[in-house]
Amino acid sequence: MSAPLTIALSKGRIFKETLPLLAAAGIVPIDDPDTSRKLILDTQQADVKLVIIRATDVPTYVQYGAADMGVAGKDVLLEHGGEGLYEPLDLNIARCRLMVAGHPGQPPRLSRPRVATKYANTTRRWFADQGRQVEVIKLYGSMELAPLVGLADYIVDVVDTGNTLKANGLAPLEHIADISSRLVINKAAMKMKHARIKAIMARMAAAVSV
Ligand code: PRT
Ligand code: MG
Repeated sequence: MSAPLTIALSKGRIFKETLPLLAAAGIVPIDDPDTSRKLILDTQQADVKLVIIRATDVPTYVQYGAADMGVAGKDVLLEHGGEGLYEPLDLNIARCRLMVAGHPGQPPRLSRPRVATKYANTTRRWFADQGRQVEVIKLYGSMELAPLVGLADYIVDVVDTGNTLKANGLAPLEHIADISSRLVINKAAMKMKHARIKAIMARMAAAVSV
């Protein structure tokens, strides 16, 4: 048996959409994260484990080598900064757009609008690059609420159908980036476990739908 290989994934849409790609690489989990309370899932290959963590924690686990590889949204990777990681493969799953949103037709405020988001770094960079002064308010969820209760003028969030914005009387205003999930690899693991990781990458790449 070779050295163990650990893959970091989040529950929900990323797990579901990554499963067929992992299966193409011969990696099939034995437990189901929706019903199991285990945080480390065994797979049909004894030396391959899946760790199930929060989506925003995936780059951190991979950066520090706690996982050899992982799957993370580009939104999460932009916010993390990508230090210590290779990002060799766009899996073309969990697609959405990172947007500035707010009340449609609202007159722009003269000085320093407030922008609520969980993407504080990305948001600061987006407005700073355009020389626009904003106050960024860090939130951890339910961003759509912020403009409704006067906490912020705008939000920065990922949008898929736009139904959540619409249901809250908000509209997408500015497109920051197209988002999909990426395979990320720890830089040291890429050297130490190169042959295995490369084989998995190639089989996943062949299964990506374009
Ligand atoms: O849920 P948790 O707090 O644990 O973490 P998370 O929200 O970061 O994880 P998860 O699984 O919800 O999202 C993981 C990744 O999926 C994100 O990092 C994105 O890259 C990607 N993704 C794709 C999305 C969406 N589509 C999406 N629609 N992430 C979140 N959403 C949200 C959206 O913000 C809105 O609140 O889903 C809601 C419905 O969207 P609409 O536009 O279809 O109404
Ligand atoms: Mg979520």
